Amino acid sequence: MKDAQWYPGTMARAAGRLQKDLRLVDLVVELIDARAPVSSRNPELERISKNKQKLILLHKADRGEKEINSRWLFYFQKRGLQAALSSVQVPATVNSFLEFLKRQKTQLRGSRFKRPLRLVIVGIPNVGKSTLLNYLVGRAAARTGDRPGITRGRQWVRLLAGVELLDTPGLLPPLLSPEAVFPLTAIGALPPERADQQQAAHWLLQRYRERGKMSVLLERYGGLEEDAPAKVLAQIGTSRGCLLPGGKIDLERAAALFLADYQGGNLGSLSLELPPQL
Ligand SMILES: Nc1nc2c(ncn2[C@@H]2O[C@H](COP(=O)(O)OP(=O)(O)OP(=O)(O)O)[C@@H](O)[C@H]2O)c(=O)[nH]1
Ligand SMILES: [Mg+2]
Repeated sequence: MKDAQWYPGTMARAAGRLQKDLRLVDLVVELIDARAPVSSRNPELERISKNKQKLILLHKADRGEKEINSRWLFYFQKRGLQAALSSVQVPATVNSFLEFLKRQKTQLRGSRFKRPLRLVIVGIPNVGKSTLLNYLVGRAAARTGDRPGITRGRQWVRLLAGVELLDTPGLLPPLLSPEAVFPLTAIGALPPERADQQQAAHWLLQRYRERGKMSVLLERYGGLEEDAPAKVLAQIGTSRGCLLPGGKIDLERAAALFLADYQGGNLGSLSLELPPQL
Protein backbone atom coordinates (compact mmCIF):
# COMPACT_ATOMS: atom_id res chain seq x y z
CA MET A 1 0.00 0.00 0.00
CA LYS A 2 1.43 3.39 -0.93
CA ASP A 3 1.75 5.97 1.84
CA ALA A 4 -0.08 8.67 -0.08
CA GLN A 5 -3.03 6.34 -0.63
CA TRP A 6 -2.96 5.17 2.93
CA TYR A 7 -2.75 8.53 4.75
CA PRO A 8 -6.36 9.04 5.75
CA GLY A 9 -8.16 12.25 4.81
CA THR A 10 -9.45 12.52 8.38
CA MET A 11 -5.86 12.76 9.59
CA ALA A 12 -4.98 15.47 7.08
CA ARG A 13 -8.02 17.46 8.21
CA ALA A 14 -7.16 16.94 11.88
CA ALA A 15 -3.63 18.24 11.26
CA GLY A 16 -5.07 21.41 9.70
CA ARG A 17 -7.46 21.82 12.60
CA LEU A 18 -4.66 21.39 15.11
CA GLN A 19 -2.69 24.17 13.48
CA LYS A 20 -5.61 26.51 14.20
CA ASP A 21 -6.06 25.21 17.74
CA LEU A 22 -2.42 25.80 18.53
CA ARG A 23 -3.09 29.54 18.45
CA LEU A 24 -5.39 29.12 21.46
CA VAL A 25 -3.08 27.14 23.71
CA ASP A 26 -0.27 28.01 26.09
CA LEU A 27 1.35 24.62 26.21
CA VAL A 28 1.69 21.58 23.95
CA VAL A 29 2.02 18.21 25.64
CA GLU A 30 3.49 15.77 23.16
CA LEU A 31 3.05 12.14 24.07
CA ILE A 32 5.57 9.75 22.60
CA ASP A 33 5.97 6.07 23.36
CA ALA A 34 8.81 5.46 25.82
CA ARG A 35 9.61 2.21 23.99
CA ALA A 36 10.14 3.85 20.61
CA PRO A 37 10.87 7.55 21.12
CA VAL A 38 12.24 8.05 17.61
CA SER A 39 9.54 6.35 15.58
CA SER A 40 6.68 7.56 17.75
CA ARG A 41 7.63 11.23 17.30
CA ASN A 42 5.78 12.78 14.43
CA PRO A 43 8.08 15.36 12.75
CA GLU A 44 4.99 17.09 11.37
CA LEU A 45 3.75 17.74 14.94
CA GLU A 46 7.19 18.98 15.91
CA ARG A 47 7.17 21.35 12.97
CA ILE A 48 3.73 22.87 13.51
CA SER A 49 4.22 23.31 17.26
CA LYS A 50 7.80 24.52 17.25
CA ASN A 51 7.00 28.03 18.49
CA LYS A 52 4.98 26.79 21.45
CA GLN A 53 6.08 25.89 24.92
CA LYS A 54 6.28 22.13 24.97
CA LEU A 55 6.48 19.22 27.37
CA ILE A 56 7.40 15.81 26.00
CA LEU A 57 5.96 12.88 27.93
CA LEU A 58 7.64 9.52 27.37
CA HIS A 59 4.40 7.67 27.94
CA LYS A 60 3.63 3.99 28.67
CA ALA A 61 6.92 4.05 30.56
CA ASP A 62 5.71 0.95 32.44
CA ARG A 63 6.15 -0.98 29.18
CA GLY A 64 9.69 0.23 28.53
CA GLU A 65 12.82 -1.00 30.28
CA LYS A 66 13.59 1.17 33.31
CA GLU A 67 17.23 1.79 32.55
CA ILE A 68 16.56 2.61 28.89
CA ASN A 69 13.67 4.92 29.85
CA SER A 70 16.06 6.88 32.06
CA ARG A 71 18.62 7.09 29.29
CA TRP A 72 16.02 8.41 26.89
CA LEU A 73 14.86 10.99 29.41
CA PHE A 74 18.43 12.14 29.87
CA TYR A 75 18.86 12.28 26.10
CA PHE A 76 15.88 14.63 25.64
CA GLN A 77 16.77 16.81 28.60
CA LYS A 78 20.34 17.08 27.41
CA ARG A 79 19.02 18.47 24.16
CA GLY A 80 17.31 21.26 26.09
CA LEU A 81 13.79 19.83 25.83
CA GLN A 82 11.33 19.66 28.73
CA ALA A 83 10.61 15.96 29.15
CA ALA A 84 9.32 13.49 31.74
CA LEU A 85 8.47 9.83 32.01
CA SER A 86 4.76 9.09 32.20
CA SER A 87 2.44 6.16 32.77
CA VAL A 88 -1.08 5.72 34.08
CA GLN A 89 0.28 2.62 35.82
CA VAL A 90 2.74 4.74 37.82
CA PRO A 91 0.69 7.37 39.70
CA ALA A 92 3.80 9.30 40.79
CA THR A 93 4.47 10.26 37.16
CA VAL A 94 0.92 11.57 36.70
CA ASN A 95 1.13 13.49 39.96
CA SER A 96 4.31 15.23 38.93
CA PHE A 97 2.66 16.16 35.64
CA LEU A 98 -0.24 17.70 37.61
CA GLU A 99 2.21 19.61 39.80
CA PHE A 100 3.91 20.88 36.65
CA LEU A 101 0.52 22.12 35.34
CA LYS A 102 -0.26 23.87 38.60
CA ARG A 103 3.06 25.69 38.42
CA GLN A 104 2.34 26.69 34.84
CA LYS A 105 -1.06 27.99 35.87
CA THR A 106 0.45 30.13 38.62
CA GLN A 107 2.97 31.59 36.19
CA LEU A 108 0.25 32.40 33.66
CA ARG A 109 -1.89 34.05 36.33
CA GLY A 110 1.07 36.13 37.40
CA SER A 111 1.92 37.36 33.95
CA ARG A 112 -1.41 37.87 32.18
CA PHE A 113 -5.07 38.59 32.74
CA LYS A 114 -7.20 35.96 34.40
CA ARG A 115 -7.96 33.19 32.02
CA PRO A 116 -7.48 29.46 32.20
CA LEU A 117 -4.24 27.77 31.23
CA ARG A 118 -4.94 25.91 28.01
CA LEU A 119 -2.99 22.92 26.88
CA VAL A 120 -3.32 20.50 24.03
CA ILE A 121 -2.33 16.87 24.11
CA VAL A 122 -0.88 15.62 20.82
CA GLY A 123 0.77 12.46 19.53
CA ILE A 124 0.50 9.52 17.20
CA PRO A 125 -2.52 7.16 17.42
CA ASN A 126 -2.84 4.77 20.37
CA VAL A 127 -0.04 6.37 22.38
CA GLY A 128 -2.40 6.90 25.35
CA LYS A 129 -3.58 10.54 25.06
CA SER A 130 -7.23 9.99 25.98
CA THR A 131 -6.36 7.49 28.72
CA LEU A 132 -4.04 10.00 30.35
CA LEU A 133 -6.72 12.67 30.09
CA ASN A 134 -9.29 10.37 31.75
CA TYR A 135 -6.86 9.51 34.48
CA LEU A 136 -6.18 13.19 35.13
CA VAL A 137 -9.86 14.12 35.36
CA GLY A 138 -10.77 10.96 37.26
CA ARG A 139 -13.61 9.96 34.95
CA ALA A 140 -14.19 8.56 31.46
CA ALA A 141 -14.40 11.95 29.74
CA ALA A 142 -12.94 10.61 26.47
CA ARG A 143 -13.30 7.31 24.66
CA THR A 144 -10.19 5.11 24.70
CA GLY A 145 -9.24 1.75 23.19
CA ASP A 146 -6.41 -0.57 22.30
CA ARG A 147 -6.65 0.28 18.59
CA PRO A 148 -5.35 3.33 16.72
CA GLY A 149 -7.86 5.96 15.64
CA ILE A 150 -10.24 5.91 18.61
CA THR A 151 -10.45 9.68 19.04
CA ARG A 152 -12.01 11.16 15.91
CA GLY A 153 -12.74 14.75 16.88
CA ARG A 154 -11.18 17.22 19.24
CA GLN A 155 -12.55 17.72 22.73
CA TRP A 156 -11.97 20.32 25.45
CA VAL A 157 -12.06 19.07 29.02
CA ARG A 158 -11.67 21.03 32.24
CA LEU A 159 -8.80 19.38 34.03
CA LEU A 160 -8.57 21.44 37.22
CA ALA A 161 -9.84 24.82 38.26
CA GLY A 162 -8.21 27.14 35.75
CA VAL A 163 -6.70 24.44 33.53
CA GLU A 164 -8.33 23.27 30.29
CA LEU A 165 -7.05 20.47 28.11
CA LEU A 166 -7.78 19.70 24.48
CA ASP A 167 -7.71 16.02 23.45
CA THR A 168 -6.90 15.47 19.79
CA PRO A 169 -7.00 12.54 17.35
CA GLY A 170 -3.72 10.69 16.85
CA LEU A 171 -1.65 11.96 13.94
CA LEU A 172 0.95 10.16 11.87
CA PRO A 173 3.19 11.83 9.31
CA PRO A 174 1.93 11.44 5.74
CA LEU A 175 5.16 9.69 4.80
CA LEU A 176 6.51 7.18 7.26
CA SER A 177 10.17 6.37 7.25
CA PRO A 178 10.68 2.66 6.43
CA GLU A 179 12.49 2.12 9.77
CA ALA A 180 9.44 3.39 11.65
CA VAL A 181 6.92 0.92 10.21
CA PHE A 182 7.77 -2.10 12.39
CA PRO A 183 8.18 -0.24 15.70
CA LEU A 184 4.90 1.57 15.03
CA THR A 185 3.20 -1.73 14.21
CA ALA A 186 4.60 -3.33 17.36
CA ILE A 187 3.24 -0.56 19.60
CA GLY A 188 -0.13 -0.64 17.82
CA ALA A 189 0.02 2.82 16.27
CA LEU A 190 -0.62 1.55 12.74
CA PRO A 191 -3.63 -0.43 11.58
CA PRO A 192 -2.66 -4.07 10.86
CA GLU A 193 -3.28 -3.71 7.13
CA ARG A 194 -0.56 -1.05 6.94
CA ALA A 195 2.32 -3.52 7.42
CA ASP A 196 3.11 -7.17 6.82
CA GLN A 197 2.23 -8.76 10.18
CA GLN A 198 4.61 -11.69 9.84
CA GLN A 199 7.54 -9.44 9.03
CA ALA A 200 6.60 -7.17 11.92
CA ALA A 201 6.50 -10.22 14.22
CA HIS A 202 9.94 -11.33 12.99
CA TRP A 203 11.27 -7.85 13.65
CA LEU A 204 9.86 -7.88 17.19
CA LEU A 205 11.22 -11.38 17.86
CA GLN A 206 14.61 -10.13 16.80
CA ARG A 207 14.37 -7.35 19.42
CA TYR A 208 13.65 -9.94 22.15
CA ARG A 209 16.72 -11.81 21.04
CA GLU A 210 18.94 -8.74 20.94
CA ARG A 211 17.83 -7.62 24.38
CA GLY A 212 18.47 -11.10 25.81
CA LYS A 213 14.82 -11.60 26.70
CA MET A 214 13.92 -14.83 24.90
CA SER A 215 13.18 -16.40 28.28
CA VAL A 216 10.05 -14.22 28.55
CA LEU A 217 8.74 -15.82 25.36
CA LEU A 218 9.70 -19.27 26.57
CA GLU A 219 7.68 -18.67 29.72
CA ARG A 220 4.62 -17.53 27.80
CA TYR A 221 4.63 -19.96 24.90
CA GLY A 222 6.68 -22.85 26.29
CA GLY A 223 8.99 -25.19 24.41
CA LEU A 224 10.72 -22.57 22.25
CA GLU A 225 14.22 -23.16 21.08
CA GLU A 226 16.27 -20.02 20.59
CA ASP A 227 16.34 -19.90 16.85
CA ALA A 228 15.72 -17.76 13.79
CA PRO A 229 12.62 -15.51 14.12
CA ALA A 230 10.70 -17.37 11.40
CA LYS A 231 11.14 -20.64 13.27
CA VAL A 232 10.22 -19.12 16.62
CA LEU A 233 7.03 -17.72 15.08
CA ALA A 234 6.17 -21.18 13.76
CA GLN A 235 6.76 -22.58 17.25
CA ILE A 236 4.47 -19.93 18.75
CA GLY A 237 1.84 -20.92 16.17
CA THR A 238 2.17 -24.58 17.10
CA SER A 239 2.05 -23.95 20.83
CA ARG A 240 -1.08 -21.80 20.44
CA GLY A 241 -2.85 -24.17 18.05
CA CYS A 242 -2.79 -21.73 15.11
CA LEU A 243 -3.43 -24.30 12.39
CA LEU A 244 -4.87 -24.04 8.91
CA PRO A 245 -7.17 -26.73 7.50
CA GLY A 246 -4.82 -29.55 6.53
CA GLY A 247 -2.62 -28.96 9.58
CA LYS A 248 -0.22 -26.29 8.27
CA ILE A 249 0.76 -23.59 10.77
CA ASP A 250 -1.25 -20.38 10.40
CA LEU A 251 1.69 -17.97 10.57
CA GLU A 252 -0.52 -14.95 9.99
CA ARG A 253 -2.58 -15.78 13.06
CA ALA A 254 0.56 -16.59 15.09
CA ALA A 255 1.99 -13.17 14.15
CA ALA A 256 -1.23 -11.37 15.11
CA LEU A 257 -1.35 -13.24 18.41
CA PHE A 258 2.26 -12.47 19.24
CA LEU A 259 1.90 -8.75 18.37
CA ALA A 260 -1.31 -8.57 20.41
CA ASP A 261 0.48 -10.17 23.37
CA TYR A 262 3.22 -7.53 23.16
CA GLN A 263 0.68 -4.71 22.91
CA GLY A 264 -1.37 -6.16 25.75
CA GLY A 265 1.62 -6.21 28.09
CA ASN A 266 1.74 -10.01 28.34
CA LEU A 267 5.40 -10.21 27.37
CA GLY A 268 7.09 -8.07 29.99
CA SER A 269 8.72 -4.75 29.28
CA LEU A 270 10.80 -4.33 26.16
CA SER A 271 12.23 -1.12 24.74
CA LEU A 272 12.33 -1.12 20.95
CA GLU A 273 14.73 1.75 20.34
CA LEU A 274 17.89 2.69 22.21
CA PRO A 275 19.13 6.24 22.66
CA PRO A 276 22.35 7.17 20.89
CA GLN A 277 25.39 7.04 23.19
CA LEU A 278 25.94 10.50 24.64
N1 LIG B 1 0.58 0.03 29.75
C1 LIG B 1 0.01 1.21 29.54
N2 LIG B 1 -1.03 1.30 28.67
C2 LIG B 1 -1.58 2.53 28.48
C3 LIG B 1 -1.09 3.70 29.13
N3 LIG B 1 -1.83 4.76 28.70
C4 LIG B 1 -2.72 4.27 27.82
N4 LIG B 1 -2.59 2.93 27.68
C5 LIG B 1 -3.36 2.03 26.78
O1 LIG B 1 -3.11 2.43 25.45
C6 LIG B 1 -4.25 2.19 24.62
C7 LIG B 1 -4.57 3.42 23.80
O2 LIG B 1 -5.07 4.42 24.63
P1 LIG B 1 -5.87 5.69 24.11
O3 LIG B 1 -5.93 6.64 25.28
O4 LIG B 1 -7.14 5.35 23.44
O5 LIG B 1 -4.84 6.26 23.02
P2 LIG B 1 -4.97 7.61 22.16
O6 LIG B 1 -3.59 8.19 22.09
O7 LIG B 1 -6.03 8.49 22.71
O8 LIG B 1 -5.34 7.01 20.73
P3 LIG B 1 -6.14 7.72 19.49
O9 LIG B 1 -7.40 8.31 20.05
O10 LIG B 1 -6.37 6.59 18.56
O11 LIG B 1 -5.21 8.74 18.92
C8 LIG B 1 -5.36 1.74 25.58
O12 LIG B 1 -5.44 0.33 25.49
C9 LIG B 1 -4.88 2.19 26.93
O13 LIG B 1 -5.35 1.37 27.99
C10 LIG B 1 0.02 3.56 30.05
O14 LIG B 1 0.52 4.50 30.66
N5 LIG B 1 0.52 2.31 30.19
MG1 LIG C 1 -7.70 9.22 21.88
